[in-house]
Amino acid sequence: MKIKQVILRHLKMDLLYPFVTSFGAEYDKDFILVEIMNEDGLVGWAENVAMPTPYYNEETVKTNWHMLEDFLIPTLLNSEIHHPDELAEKFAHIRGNYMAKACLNMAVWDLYAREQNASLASVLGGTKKTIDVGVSIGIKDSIEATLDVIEQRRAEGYKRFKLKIKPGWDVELIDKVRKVFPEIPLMADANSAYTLEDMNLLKALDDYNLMMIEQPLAYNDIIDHAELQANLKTPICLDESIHSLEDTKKALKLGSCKIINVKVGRVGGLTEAKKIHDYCLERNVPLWCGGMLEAGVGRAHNIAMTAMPGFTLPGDTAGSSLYWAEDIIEPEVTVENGTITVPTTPGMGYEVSMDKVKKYTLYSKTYR
Ligand code: OSB
Ligand code: MG
Repeated sequence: MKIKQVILRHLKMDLLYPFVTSFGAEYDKDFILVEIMNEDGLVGWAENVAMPTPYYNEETVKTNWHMLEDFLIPTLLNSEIHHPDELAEKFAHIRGNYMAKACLNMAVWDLYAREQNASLASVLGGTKKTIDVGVSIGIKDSIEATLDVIEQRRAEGYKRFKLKIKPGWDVELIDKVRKVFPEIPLMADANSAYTLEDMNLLKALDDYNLMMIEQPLAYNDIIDHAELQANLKTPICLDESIHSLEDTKKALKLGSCKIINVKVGRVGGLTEAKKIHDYCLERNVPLWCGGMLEAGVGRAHNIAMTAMPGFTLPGDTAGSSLYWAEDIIEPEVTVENGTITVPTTPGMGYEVSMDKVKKYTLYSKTYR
């Protein structure tokens, strides 16, 4: 294929409920939607997961637009591509900027699958017909409010409950949740809110049979995490620290974690995500698909990726209705008994609703 046109759209959609983490509160979703077109007029879609602020990682919507416009799109346009993996090679000389690279990689994968009239899941080597999903629950005003949300999500069938924690919202929260729900699959995500100084506090979490603690220490660390893991029974899962297969190998070798969270955006695309998947599957390292509060297009890519057999733990890809009054894809993502059915139609398997895309677009630009 040759990519003849790229359209970047800046969308803004209200979140139904604010999402609060140790690094801040999100009230809406500001993001770049990518549409690419090949020489035959066939299109591929992807969502860029950079946030407006550099608090989860260093990338932002603006830095991503800059990287896309000034470096990545010029490299992509008109170059001959036989397989999406070739794009990773073409971008290899550009340092970092994983989220910016990822959205073009994902759009090319979607288009590649459509060219073959095959589902993205099947082209990636996905074998599952349904995927198991959990839910990520932000920091609430009270523990009572958190218990209410867990009860609601449990009734909806979600298979794993992730609670955001931060200093002052940690051991007491987990203790009370465990008293009310002694058996639920429960985990905590700190988004880098602690340091090794908090060793005793983090060790106290060992008493609650958590599936894992996600990214307790610095976003760019694997050394201190290794020391912490040596002192914990609970597995550590790394999110922010993992950008590549190389990072995955090093973190596992050092003992910095026992579980990996893959976010397609954070690792530069589906090509690298698949490499991490293959490595973890071969070594029985538990793996799951993280989320970035994606709208429908990003959600569709996550579902296709999670269809690969190595995604052994429920991910964060919840149903559209937990985030949006209306999603930008049709049908919306629905969850039944804690599972999502993997679509079998060509590409990412959901239709982009152009009416809704137009409604939420602030600005767009076409590159050819
Ligand atoms: O750390 O996994 C995270 C959302 C934004 C940024 C980082 C994270 C998250 C979530 C939400 O936990 C996952 C989701 O529901 O999409
Ligand atoms: Mg996380």
